[in-house]
Amino acid sequence: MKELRNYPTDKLVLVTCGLPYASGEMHIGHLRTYVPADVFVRLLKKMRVDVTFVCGSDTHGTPVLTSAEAAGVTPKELYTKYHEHYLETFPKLSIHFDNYGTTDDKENVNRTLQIVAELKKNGYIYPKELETPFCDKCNRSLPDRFVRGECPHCHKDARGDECDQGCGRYLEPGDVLNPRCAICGLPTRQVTRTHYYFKLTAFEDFLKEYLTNVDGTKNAKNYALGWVNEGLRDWNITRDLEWGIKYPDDPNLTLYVWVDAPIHYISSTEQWANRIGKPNEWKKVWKPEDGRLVHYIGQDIVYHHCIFWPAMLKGSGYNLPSAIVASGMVKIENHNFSRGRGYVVWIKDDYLDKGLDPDYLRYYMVSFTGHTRDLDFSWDAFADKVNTELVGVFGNFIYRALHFTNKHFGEVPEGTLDTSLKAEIEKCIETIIDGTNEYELKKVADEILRLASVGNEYFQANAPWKLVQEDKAKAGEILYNAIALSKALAVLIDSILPNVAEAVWSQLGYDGPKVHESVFEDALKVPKPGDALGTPKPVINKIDDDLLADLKKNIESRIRLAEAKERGEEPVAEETISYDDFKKLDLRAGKIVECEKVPKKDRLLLLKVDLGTEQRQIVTGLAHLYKPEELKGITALFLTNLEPKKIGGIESKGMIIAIEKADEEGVWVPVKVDGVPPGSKAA
Ligand code: B3M
Ligand code: ZN
Repeated sequence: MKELRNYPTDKLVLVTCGLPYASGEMHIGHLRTYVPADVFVRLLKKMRVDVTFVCGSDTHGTPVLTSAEAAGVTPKELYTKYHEHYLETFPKLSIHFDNYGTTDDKENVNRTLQIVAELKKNGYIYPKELETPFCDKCNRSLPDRFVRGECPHCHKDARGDECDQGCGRYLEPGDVLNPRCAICGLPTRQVTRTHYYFKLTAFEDFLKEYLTNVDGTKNAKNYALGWVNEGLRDWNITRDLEWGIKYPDDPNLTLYVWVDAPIHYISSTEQWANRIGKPNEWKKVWKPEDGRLVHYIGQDIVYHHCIFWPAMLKGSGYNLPSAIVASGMVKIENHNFSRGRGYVVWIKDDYLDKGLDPDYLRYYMVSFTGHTRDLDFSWDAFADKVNTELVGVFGNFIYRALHFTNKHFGEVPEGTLDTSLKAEIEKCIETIIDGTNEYELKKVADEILRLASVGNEYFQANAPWKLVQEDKAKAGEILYNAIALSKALAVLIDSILPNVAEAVWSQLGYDGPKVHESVFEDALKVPKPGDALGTPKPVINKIDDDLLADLKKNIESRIRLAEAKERGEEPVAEETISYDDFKKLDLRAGKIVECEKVPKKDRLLLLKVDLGTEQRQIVTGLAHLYKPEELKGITALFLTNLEPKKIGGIESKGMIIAIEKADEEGVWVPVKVDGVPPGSKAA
């Protein structure tokens, strides 16, 4: 098998992800980095590489402080809430870190103070007077996000530490022109005080060489090299702010958030090492010169990771990142991602709470476009990819192979692996290794889908449904190969779609979760004739039109609301209906006498409802919230004269009335009217 270029099996490899600010919920922009990083880690494991994967919540700096002030809570209260949100949400997306701490943890404070002391000892930190903006009305000094003004490079409106609406450049305190207070909007006054600087200019030659050789994506190193070639300035590392890690030589200052945030990559590794009972293990990657250290980041934080961070590490005697992998940004429906304008997809509310399988989103995030390009997300494109590629190609092959074999043989039939199929599996593994070496996971995903297509063509060309009548042994031979290919596909797709792989694995008759321990060689280990198979059922379900419409409506109304708000309009009240219209609604108490899941539909339940005079069949989309036994037996309110409609292919005559719980968006509770005889009419 082909080798991985930079990741030998005898070295510990550390993979990190940019730390989310613990100041808001997880959104799709985050996944642009976390999903590929998680897939990369799983791919390395499939190639027997020893990998540790760490991340953590970024808790300091003005992003957390401004949000805490807006919410009227302390920064610690705010970050604790969102830290818990991240801890809970990552595993739901099958993103599993070996350690996930916070930048406020004592290990991080200690490691930061140690590094700052070392930099100072080595002569890289010096004091200098600096003029920074102060707001008399708010009576505070205005670092970073507390100030806005004009970008000195592109003249767009920018915030204190970053030209967020223009050229994207990192800005030093005092850089923005015509500064104004971001809270009250008033112009500011300049105040002078002593700050501390890191001698970044001393690292110019080092950085030129380092960036020329570092591995990763071109967007990271080329941008950074360009900036170094333009000439660097020394970096102000202190802020006149209370929230953060106190600067040891002046307790009225705190360290700039970008000092202690990347240091959490180290302290998170230390936390992991302590937890596994090998307290020195972290040094394996952070101390020797040839450790393997890979940072997955968003393209907007290349400057910090390719310039500040390697210089800090070099200046304090730590190992340097061996690869920096930067992902392109996310667009929503072809608009720039923007929470304020409604161009956002929230992972919990808009995705997980809708009962959607996280695997589908993982697939979209790695396969929609190349890693360094901007990824456009739209629900239409999402549904299309799920329905045509995952269901139509991958799921279709697996289901046909397993269903047909089960029906005609009930076990793994006699057979041997066809040499051309074996070659296809080998080719697929080689291409996956290439994609991993290039940090290009679209190549990996596309190649696995190609192998599934090969499976469909093989099935189609050999027509086992005909053969089984004419020559059962020959049909068995074909199906043996289809089972062998399904097994290979489960191993190969596991890094991207772990839930799907698990389902395939158990339908193949193995212990489902064990697929995550498989390595790529296992894709070529053929199944044993006579072995038992599990029960076949589709492993991926279509996004149906109703669900798609619901998902689209959700985002459209959010965008419209944001637009109205921007125009200064009050949100429009719902249209009213006349009393006569209301009277047309036939609302009645109905007792749910039977309730079962609709096969192959994640969200649908089929109800039999006793309405006093008759029993009706009604389909409802509550299966992601309730088990059939939770609804069976209750009496609830139904709209009984709704025109009949086919839902999931089944005729539904009426609708259950459910209320959306205000505090938990996405949870619908049936309106219970227990104790009332079925058929009672509401008015
Ligand atoms: N907390 C998030 C960002 O700017 C920031 C990353 C820190 S990584 C050390 O995207
Ligand atoms: Zn600019």
